[in-house]
Amino acid sequence: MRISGRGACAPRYFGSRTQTFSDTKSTAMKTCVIALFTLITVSALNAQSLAAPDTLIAEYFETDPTPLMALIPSGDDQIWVNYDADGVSSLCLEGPAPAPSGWLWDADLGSLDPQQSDNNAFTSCSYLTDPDVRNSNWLITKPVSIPDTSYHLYWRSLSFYGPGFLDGYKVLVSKTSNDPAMNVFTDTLFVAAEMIQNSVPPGSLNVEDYVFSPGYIHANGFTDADYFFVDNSQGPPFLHGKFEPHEVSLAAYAGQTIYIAFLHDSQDDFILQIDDILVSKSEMSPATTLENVLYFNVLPNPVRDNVYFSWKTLTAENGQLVVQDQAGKIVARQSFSSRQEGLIFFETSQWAQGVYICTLETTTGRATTKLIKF
Ligand SMILES: [Ca+2]
Ligand SMILES: [Ca+2]
Ligand SMILES: [Ca+2]
Repeated sequence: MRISGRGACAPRYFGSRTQTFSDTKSTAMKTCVIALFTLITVSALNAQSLAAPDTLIAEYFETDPTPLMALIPSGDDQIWVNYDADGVSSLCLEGPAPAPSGWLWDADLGSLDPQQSDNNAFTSCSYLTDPDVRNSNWLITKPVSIPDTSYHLYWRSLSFYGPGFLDGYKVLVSKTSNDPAMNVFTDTLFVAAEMIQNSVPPGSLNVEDYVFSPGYIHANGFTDADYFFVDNSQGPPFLHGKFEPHEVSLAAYAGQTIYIAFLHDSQDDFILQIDDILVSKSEMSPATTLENVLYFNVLPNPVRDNVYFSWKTLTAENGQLVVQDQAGKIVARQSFSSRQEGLIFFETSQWAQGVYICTLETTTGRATTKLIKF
């Protein structure tokens, strides 16, 4: 359950990185950190059966996981690791507490006022005291054994700033040790681009005015308005990132035990957040699937706090995803345009327990599936 009364906590301050000519750090944005709790690593929804569990890792960062994480990887830790390999102090945090230079727990910063957010996420800063140092913050899962080819990794991420000072990161896999110093994270599942050259003059909102490292640019190159907004609250406008879902198949690791790392390796940018890390079975849905829809998945299912929907159609389609309770009342809806593959995330913690009907509607096809909320 969520803790309320965030306003009662001691405030922390994020210094904001403004995109002005002088690149001065201006207005402080207040956010607040609640006290700490335990790592939520839900596993084994059906551990008592002989079948492999559908969900192997589910980390929503709703309580502070850092007390239960190792700070230095030993090579074969059975717990998560929060490893600050660069060790350089960061400038994103101001205030009474020393600024952690590794990953830290904070409110969802993907809104104008994070104090209004009821979500929390794992947070990392690449705006370091030495701009010549590349940040190297590793978030590494506990070892996870992948039973078969139907398992996928899901997560969400945001870069606070865009397109200027866009934060990038990598999702990597090791099949042996969890110690990055052993050069074992050799498989790359996903690369998010970072800004490597500012616009001239700085502060442009046009993605084409920047140079980025190779990789995916947040919000599909800032074309998908679901995952950013124009923020005028801190002086010059910038494109403020909101959490965007991502998915990759883990089929290549069927039958193997792996460590998955989220490496925040941006240089001289600002804040990256990661949330809702899920390793779960994602089979072709036995849903009612018609015409153009190739698959329509919901997971985890049953669901408690958060759910991902993923689908694929034969051709790019406009459409919407609608979730209704058994009385027909719509509890969630999101539309999309010109997509052949989609991934949508909903927070479900406020939904009543029960069965929900989820419908993917496109101009040429429609699919439905059931979701159980517990
Ligand atoms: Ca969260
Ligand atoms: Ca660091
Ligand atoms: Ca950079």
